[in-house]
Amino acid sequence: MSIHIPQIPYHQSLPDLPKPQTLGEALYWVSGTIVVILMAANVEAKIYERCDLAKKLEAAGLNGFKGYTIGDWLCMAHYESGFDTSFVNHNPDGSSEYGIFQLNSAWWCYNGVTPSENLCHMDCHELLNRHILDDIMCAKKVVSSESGMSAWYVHGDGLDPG
Ligand SMILES: [Ca+2]
Repeated sequence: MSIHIPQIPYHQSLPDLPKPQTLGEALYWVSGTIVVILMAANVEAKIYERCDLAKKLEAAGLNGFKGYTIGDWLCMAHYESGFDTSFVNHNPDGSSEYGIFQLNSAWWCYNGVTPSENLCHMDCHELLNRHILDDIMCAKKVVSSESGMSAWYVHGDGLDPG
């Protein structure tokens, strides 16, 4: 007498994961994945403490660079981003500004959307993480232009008194 072993139908033996069946479901799945990636990228952002940032700027050789002190750089970065590397500002002209120094996508980096000179040869999204050496290198190019640090204030009302 043989023993009957119940066979599990093949389709039931697979893990019960939702699989995209239609284009709409596939797009939904992809968009969810992109959101997760963006959230992961955001985890790498950082709001710098004043002294922590000052040390980084000093180490990168900004003290005295083109005549500006670390205090000048701190003042500018605080005015632009509040020391938050994840900060993005969208301008009325369609360009956007990225990171702790709010570098503009029309000139300094490429964001995949705005036509850009991309003078720093970088992806704008690299300006949103906690690693600011590349941001500093790009900011050195900005401040080396004719207008110096005032390049950051031409669209604004001047320095934030706070
Ligand atoms: Ca960076």
